[in-house]
Amino acid sequence: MKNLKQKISSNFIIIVILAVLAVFASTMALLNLQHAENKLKQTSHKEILISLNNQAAAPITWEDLCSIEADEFLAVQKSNGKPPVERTFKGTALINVLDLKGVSINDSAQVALSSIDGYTVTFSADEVKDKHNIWLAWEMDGSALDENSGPYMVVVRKDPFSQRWAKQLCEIIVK
Ligand SMILES: Nc1nc2c(c(=O)[nH]1)N[C@H]1C(S)=C(S)[C@@H](COP(=O)(O)O)O[C@H]1N2
Ligand SMILES: [Mo]
Repeated sequence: MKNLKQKISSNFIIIVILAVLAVFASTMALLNLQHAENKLKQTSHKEILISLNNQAAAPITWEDLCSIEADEFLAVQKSNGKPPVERTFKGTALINVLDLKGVSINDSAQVALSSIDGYTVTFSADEVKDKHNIWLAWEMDGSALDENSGPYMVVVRKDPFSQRWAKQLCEIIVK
């Protein structure tokens, strides 16, 4: 009789633990989903978030980019499993956009660029300040970037393998 009681109470404890875990896991999943949705919203509104030393700064809006004098530039794109192709992009040097938003980059700063899929690339202050290297682009070969790489893509002209290009850029983190 005592044995049976013990068995029932230990089963009960296991069930409670499993229930708590299930609630925890589904809460985390929900939070994750919300985070992804927020990120997605940001891109459909064509805004790029900026965080400066862990504090949010005013995001870059499409209107901001329209107010900048855009340039065309050539860069060699290397997609996975394909030969390199020279492309014409429309955009501006990333530092021009940061200047416009009043974001100053310390010489010791690290700049992380984060994309919707979580892909993140980092650059030194020197790299970001090089107007011949790191660009923010919104058009390729005369048309708006498609959903696979746009609306905004960071093009790193001096990167021979396109590995540090950031497709679908959604956030700039300066530390
Ligand atoms: N957001 C995002 N950008 C990215 C990547 C990625 O997985 N996600 N891959 C990088 C790599 S490794 C390469 S080679 C180039 C080109 O990718 P593609 O082969 O998909 O054109 O994009 C770069 N930018
Ligand atoms: Mo790659």
